[in-house]
Amino acid sequence: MEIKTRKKCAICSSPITTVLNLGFMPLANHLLLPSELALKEKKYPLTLCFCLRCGLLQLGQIVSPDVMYKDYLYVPSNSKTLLNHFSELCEEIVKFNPKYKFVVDVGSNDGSLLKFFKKHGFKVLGVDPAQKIAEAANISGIKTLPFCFNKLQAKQISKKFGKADLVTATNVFAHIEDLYDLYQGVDLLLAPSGICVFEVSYLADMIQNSLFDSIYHEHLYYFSVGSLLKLFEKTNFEIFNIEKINMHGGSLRVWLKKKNNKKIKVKKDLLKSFFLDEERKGLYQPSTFFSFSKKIEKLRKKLVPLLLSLRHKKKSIVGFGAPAKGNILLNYFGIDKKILDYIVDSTSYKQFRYTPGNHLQVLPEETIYIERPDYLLVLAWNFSDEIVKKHKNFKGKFILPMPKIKIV
Ligand code: JHZ
Repeated sequence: MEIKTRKKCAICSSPITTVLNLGFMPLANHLLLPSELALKEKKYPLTLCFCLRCGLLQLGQIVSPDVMYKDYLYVPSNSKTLLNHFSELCEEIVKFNPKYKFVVDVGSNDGSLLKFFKKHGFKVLGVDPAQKIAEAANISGIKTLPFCFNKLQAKQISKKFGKADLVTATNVFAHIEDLYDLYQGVDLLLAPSGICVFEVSYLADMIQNSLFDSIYHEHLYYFSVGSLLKLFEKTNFEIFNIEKINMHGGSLRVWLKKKNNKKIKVKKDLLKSFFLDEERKGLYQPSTFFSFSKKIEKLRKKLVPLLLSLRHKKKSIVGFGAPAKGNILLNYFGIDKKILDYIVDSTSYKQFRYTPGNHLQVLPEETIYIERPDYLLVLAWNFSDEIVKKHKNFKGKFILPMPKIKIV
């Protein structure tokens, strides 16, 4: 089955309430080949549901991972910011325990994070269902298994490769449907003293800054610390530390240990302060998410007229970056070929394909120096500092749509 409807909460099985409906959307990372343009494009419903009991915000629909990840085109290695971030994450973990030797990275993509651990002398293993990308990682020397991570795979990995000291996962734990199977798998794979460090987008930032473009079919869950604490109650893990990080418009770095490992101290006061702050921000109230849709409308009413008025003045506008989030912004706001001429992106897998829904062509980044558009709408706005710095010789202007509309 390509898509199924979620009927109950993924953490506590309680009934869930729809709080936001983005209509039918194409898969945000499915850039089309020229040969696919004439075919009828698949679109799937995209709704957000809230659980009153445990506060988990979750998608109302689940598209099969086979459909989403087999021909996956996203790689993190095109961003210096992200690579620096991975280097810093690796250093922080090595500092926490210099004795760790074997790391498994779930959703390892092209091995960008594992390369840093390898430099530190770790035995490294990646797991990622994106077959072409896993193959490229293997060729580059990062052993990668081309699977979705689950309990069964974890059992086989630990049998074949031994117990891991460390499991890492950056921007992937919100993509896995069965959360209990996932953490049972991590439990099986980790040595008793081992830890798991994962990063996920943070719900508080998404709400505060109206970052609705991170809502797409890959992201099944939008975690608050409160919902994570509920989730881990029913697992063998507990959170011992949490950091707020800037990545992707605001994320959490969560550190887990096994409950019976008493050697690592839990930062209880810190967890409590996150919880109280989230309560103050209304993250456990459905009304917060009902008013979220008004904030999205406000943004549309500012951004679309701005772009249209530039077009009326005969200015050319090009999209910068073809991230998944950009495709949600363009489709939901109806920004199409009448507004943008094309898109540029440095990812070779994405170039000469077409964006889902509005079919804008994706061209290499250098095109902006040949065609010289007047404006660049930065769809990869989470890397705007890097992009503006890299293209300081570009003569046009940059429009940053998020977290606040800005022209630089
Ligand atoms: P970027 C991905 O989302 C997918 P996306 C995933 N589902 C997830 O959870 C989030 O990350 C967190 C391009 N670019 O990272 C490269 C340039 O062309 O914001 C990328 O295509 N030139 C796993 O897709 C895109 O922008 C540049 O100089 O929303 C950025 O995509 C830079 C810096 C980037 O993720």
